[in-house]
Amino acid sequence: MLFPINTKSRAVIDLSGIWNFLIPEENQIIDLYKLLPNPTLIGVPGSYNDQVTEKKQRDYIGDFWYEKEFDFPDVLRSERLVLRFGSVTNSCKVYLNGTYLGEHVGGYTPFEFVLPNKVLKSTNIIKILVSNELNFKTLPNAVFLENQKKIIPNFDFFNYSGIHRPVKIYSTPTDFIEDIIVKYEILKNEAIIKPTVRLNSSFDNLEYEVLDEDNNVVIKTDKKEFKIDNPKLWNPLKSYMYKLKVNLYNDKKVLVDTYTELFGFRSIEVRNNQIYINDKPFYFKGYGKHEDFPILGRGMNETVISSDFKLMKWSNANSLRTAHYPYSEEFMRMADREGFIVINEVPGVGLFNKFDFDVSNKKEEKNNTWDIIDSSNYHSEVIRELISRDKNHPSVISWAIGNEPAGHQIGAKKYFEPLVKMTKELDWEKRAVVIPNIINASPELDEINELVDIICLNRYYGWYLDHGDLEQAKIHLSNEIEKWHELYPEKPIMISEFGADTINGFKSIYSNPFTEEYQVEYYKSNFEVIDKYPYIIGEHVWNFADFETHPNVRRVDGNKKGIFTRDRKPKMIAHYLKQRWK
Ligand code: GCB
Repeated sequence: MLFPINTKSRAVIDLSGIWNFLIPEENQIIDLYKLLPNPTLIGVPGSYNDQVTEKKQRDYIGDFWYEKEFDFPDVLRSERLVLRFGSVTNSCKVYLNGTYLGEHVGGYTPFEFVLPNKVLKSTNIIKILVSNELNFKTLPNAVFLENQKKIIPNFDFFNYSGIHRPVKIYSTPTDFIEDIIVKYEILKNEAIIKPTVRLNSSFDNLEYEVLDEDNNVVIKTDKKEFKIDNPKLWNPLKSYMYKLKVNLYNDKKVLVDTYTELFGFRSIEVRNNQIYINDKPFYFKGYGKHEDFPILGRGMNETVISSDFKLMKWSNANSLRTAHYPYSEEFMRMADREGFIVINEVPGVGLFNKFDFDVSNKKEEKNNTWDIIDSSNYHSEVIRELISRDKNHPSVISWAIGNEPAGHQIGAKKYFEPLVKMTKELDWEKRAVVIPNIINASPELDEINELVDIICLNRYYGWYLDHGDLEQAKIHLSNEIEKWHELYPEKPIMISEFGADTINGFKSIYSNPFTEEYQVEYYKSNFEVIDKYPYIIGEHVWNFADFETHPNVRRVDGNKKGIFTRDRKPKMIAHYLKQRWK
C-alpha cells in the first residue's frame, strides 16, 4: 500500500483537526444523515481518552462515533478519490453522507475506501462508528466481559482508542499505479533494481527514474530491470535514501500517473549466531518503545516523533522495536531517514490467557491459551497488512509476529508455524522473523523458538524475579542464556526487553528498587552478563519512556520502566546508557 503524497498526478487533502465525537447512550439511534446531537469536540489525530474529563468515558469499552463535516473542492472532482485512514483503533465502520463505505478491523494499519462520485457532494459529512472492544478474536487479544462491558487485558498498555493517525483524501487518475515493491540485488560495485509495479490501468508503459539524495537523476529507463553503478549503501545511523520515481504513460506517451517511492540499499543476513547488515556484524543498542505521550495518548504527532529520534540518537542508540503494534507511517519514514534499525512488530500481544510470570516450569495443559483464542485468521491479516505497508523501508530488518505468547502451552507451535512461513513468503527480502519470548516459555518447555531466526528474550531477573537481588539475578540470567545457546547454537540471541520500574527523583544510597540508583545497578549487572556471550547480538532496554497502562497493583500511575519520563526527561540511567552505547 502506497503512502499518500502529492505528485504531478496526485493531490492530498488532510482532514486532521477538530472532529465531533459522541459516546452514545444505550440504544440511542443515530441518524446517519444528520449531524451528531450534542457532540464533544475532539482533536484528530489523537486518542480520545485523555481529551475527555469523565473517567467513565475515558475507560469506556464499546462503540462510539466520530464525525467531520468538510467541503470538497470542485477542481478534483474528475479524479479517482480515496478516503484513507492511517489507523483507527481498534475497528470501525465508515459512512459518507449516510452511505456505508466499508469497515476495517485492526487498530494500527492504514485502510482506504474509494469515494463514490454519486455520494460525494460539495459539503459532506463523514461518520465513523469506532469500536475499542478487544476479545479472543482481536489483536491485541483480551478477555471481554460482555455483561460488564469491560476488557481484562493480557498486556501492559492502556487501550487507547480513536482516530490515531491522519485521515486524508487523495486523488489519483483513473488509470493509476497501485503498488510498488523496490526489489534489488547489491553486487560488488553495482546494484540491480527490479521493481515490481502493480497497476490498475489499461496502459502499462512504465518508466523508472532513480534520484539520489541531491535529486540528481542516476538513471532513467523503461527497462524492467536496470543497474546503477557504485550505489551508496543505507547504513545504520548513516542513512542514504534514493527515490524511485515510477511514471505511467498512455499509448500516446502522455504521462498518466506518477509516484515517487523512497528506498535504500542494504543487505541483511543472519548466520553463525550473528546478524550482518551490509556484511558487517551488527549489535542492537536501543529501545522497546510505545506510541504514548501525555494527552495525545497514541495519537501521531510528528514533533514528538522527531524529538524521540533525537533523544534516542543522543543516547547513542541505533535501533528500536515497535512494541507492541505497527507504528505510524510517519514514524517509519523518520526511522529510514535517521538510519535507525527497526524490529517491526504486529499487535500479536496478549496471546497468553494467564499473563503472569510463573516459572515453576510446568507444561500448562488446562485453560490453554491456544484452545481458547480465535485470532489466527486475523493474525495472518495483520502480518499481511504490515508487510504490504512497510516492505520498502530499509530500516526494517525484522518482523516480530508476536510478543510473549504462551510458547510453553501445547499448541503454540501449531499456531505460529504457518504464520512464520507466511511472513517469509510475503517478504521478498525474507527478513528475520522473531517472537519475543516470555520467561514462562523456558528452554525446557518452549515450542516456538525453533521457528524464529533470532532468539529474543524479554527477561526481568532482578525485577519480577530475584527482586532487589542482583547477584542471584545474574546467575539466573546466565544459566538461562547458556541453555538457550546449547539448544540453538546457530541462532543469535538478543535481550529484547529488560528493565526496572523507576520513579524519577526517587533516590537511595542503598540502591533500593524503584530508585534511580537501582535502575542503574540493575542495568549494570545485566550488562555484565550480556557482555560475556559473543552470540548475544543486542540489548533493547524496556522502555524508552514511562507509559500509560491499565490500573494494576504493579503499576504506579503507569509503567515506570522508562529511561526517560513520559514527558521525556532523562532519568539517571539515560546518562549511563549514553556512555555505554558510545
Ligand atoms: C513485558 C511485556 C511488556 C511489559 C513489560 C513490563 O514482558 O512485553 O509489554 O510492559 O514486560 O514492564 O512488565
